[in-house]
This record gives sequence, C-alpha cells and structure tokens, in this order.
Amino acid sequence: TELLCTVRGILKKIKQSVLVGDRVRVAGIDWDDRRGTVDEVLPRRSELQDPAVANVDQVLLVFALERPPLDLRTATRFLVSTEAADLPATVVLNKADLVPSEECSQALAEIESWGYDAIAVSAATGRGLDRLSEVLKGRVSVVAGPSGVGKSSLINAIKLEADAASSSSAMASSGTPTLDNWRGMQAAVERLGLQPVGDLTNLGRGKHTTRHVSLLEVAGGLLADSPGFNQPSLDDLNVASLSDCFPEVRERAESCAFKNCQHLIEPGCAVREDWSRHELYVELHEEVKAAEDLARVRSASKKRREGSVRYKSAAGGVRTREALLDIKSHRRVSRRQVSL
Ligand SMILES: Nc1nc2c(ncn2[C@@H]2O[C@H](COP(=O)(O)OP(=O)(O)OP(=O)(O)O)[C@@H](O)[C@H]2O)c(=O)[nH]1
Ligand SMILES: [Mg+2]
Ligand SMILES: [Zn+2]
Repeated sequence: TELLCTVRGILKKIKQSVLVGDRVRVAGIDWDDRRGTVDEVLPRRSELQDPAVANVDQVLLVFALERPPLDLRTATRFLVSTEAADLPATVVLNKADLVPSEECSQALAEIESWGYDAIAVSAATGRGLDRLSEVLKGRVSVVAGPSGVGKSSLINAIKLEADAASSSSAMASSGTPTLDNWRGMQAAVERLGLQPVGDLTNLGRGKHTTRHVSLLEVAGGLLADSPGFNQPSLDDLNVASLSDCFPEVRERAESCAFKNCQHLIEPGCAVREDWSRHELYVELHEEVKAAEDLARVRSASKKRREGSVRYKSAAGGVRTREALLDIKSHRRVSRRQVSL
C-alpha cells in the first residue's frame, strides 16, 4: 500500500530530512484518500549524501567502459565518498559491448587491485547480469555514478530478464525486448514500471535523465535508482579520515609506526608510492586539506566579526547593528593568572 505523506511541521523545524529508504512512523492515516503525515524518522542504519538515501546495505558504483569513457579519477572520488559513508561498494563496469575484451579485463584488474569487487556487464547484451543479480539478492542497494553510464538501463535489463524468465509472461511469448527494440521497451516501460532511459549527447555524455531517487524491487532485493552526477562532494572528509577511505592505505598503514601519520611518504612511514592510486591519493589529500584550511579561515573571521558586532531587533522586526564592547580589555587581569 502506498500513502502520500506530508512531513510534520516540527520535523521541518528541526531540519530533520526524510530520505528515500527511511523507515518512518506515519500518523493520521486517511485510508480512503491514502494520505498520512510522517511523524517520526526512525534511526538510520546508514546514510549517504550523494545520492541522498538512507538504510542501504551497499552501493553499486556504475561506470561505463566507453561512452562516456571510464575515468579512474572520477571512479576514485565515488569510491572515497562511499567509504566515507562506511558502505561497501561493488564497481559495475557497463557497456562492455563497446570495448575489446582486453580493455575490459584490464579495467577489471585495475579496480580489483585497489581492493574492490568489480563486474563487467552490458545492459545491451545481457552480459554479467546474472552476477549483478546475485549481488542484489536479499539486500538494499543504491546505484550511483555519472550520468549516461546506463544505471537505469541496467535496472531495466535485469527486470526484463526476470520477466522473460517467468513463463506466464506475455513478454516471453512476444520475444524479449532489447535496447535496440525500442517499441518493445516503451511498452515494457509502462507495463513493468521501468525506468526512463536517456540518449547521450554528441560527446557521449549523459543528459541527466533520472531526476529522483526511487526504490524499486529488483532481483529479490530493493534497489534505488538515482540521478547521475559527475563529482560527488567530499565535504564530510578531513585529512585524518581520508587515509581510511583507501583500502591500499589501510592495508599498508597497519605497519606504519607513527601516530597521526597522513601516510604521504614521510621518512619512516610504511606507506610508499608502490600502488597505482598513490598519485590520486596525494591529489585528494591536497584538495581536502585546502578545503579544511579554507573552512578554518572562514570560521575564524566569522568569529571575529561576530565578536565586534551585536544585532539588535527593534520594533517592526528591523535589525540594527551596534558595536560590542570588548569586555576582556576592560577586565583586570587576576593576580593568579599573572603569576602563572
Ligand atoms: N552500447 C550500450 N549502450 C548502453 C548500455 N547501457 C545503456 N546504454 C545507453 O546509454 C544511454 C544512457 O543510459 P541510461 O540508462 O539513461 O543512463 P543513466 O546512468 O541512468 O543516466 P542518468 O539517469 O542521466 O544518470 C542510453 O542511450 C542507453 O541506451 C550498454 O550496456 N551498452
Ligand atoms: Mg537514469
Ligand atoms: Zn604513515
């Protein structure tokens, strides 16, 4: 049963977000109109910002091997943001039909060498969909990745395969639609509640077809489709947590003797340059550090401003600024402090 719910005012006031995947308590249900009010958001098992989704068990990071081409820097960003949310990731390399098989196995080997499971698939030919279904079974997952890599196409392909496999299906007798069989796809989009699939631009990029995160029943599990985006934000990260987001560093850092080491090949550090993403790690470290420094400068100057000015609410809601006296400079320094 589906209910259309509004969110209770108090939750908005305390800025409590309600995410796809949230478990909520609903009050004031009107069964005839199928309406209700979200009264409470129950504690989350997990939470991801990009895409915004709660309570998933794992993330499927989908990239295309071609159109758009696989970019290891982007893949690393997605992996780091998933690690920061403390969620396991499986890398799914789609459009395997567009590249020679050596290129495909090379990409798989590279990502596996980082410490992740990777699967090569094709929504167009059905390659690898059985393995992908295995990964989804009995779990709550979310797909994430750049626009146009085929996230929605993969969800559709798995659903269509399952539909074709069930003998009672009208689809099975009329032939399984493929991505090339556009009419069949359109009919199935309606009947099976499939996800809209977009064209690519001339440059082979996506057109941001999926606009919302939505939770679907796929392959005996729940899977959230999500809008593609190219740069997951690393806002929640700091230099201390970044090294935990690389399996290669985690593994090597175990034998690093230093406390609070950032593992940037400092003399004596156990983490050396002998791994393929080392340069990307250094690059991200610089980015996170720069963001951290900027935030520190900003909050310091905000404090300075707030320290010298006071806002006063006058009648009619007009706010006026007035200088705050610097109390400390007028206060006598106690003798005890002086003697210290
Ligand atoms: N050759 C080939 N094309 C594919 C494959 N999977 C998807 N496509 C095509 O890639 C384009 C984008 O597919 P979508 O499924 O809309 O991609 P998406 O990742 O959901 O994109 P957003 O919703 O914008 O994030 C479409 O033209 C698909 O037909 C594949 O395995 N092989
Ligand atoms: Mg999509
Ligand atoms: Zn170290």
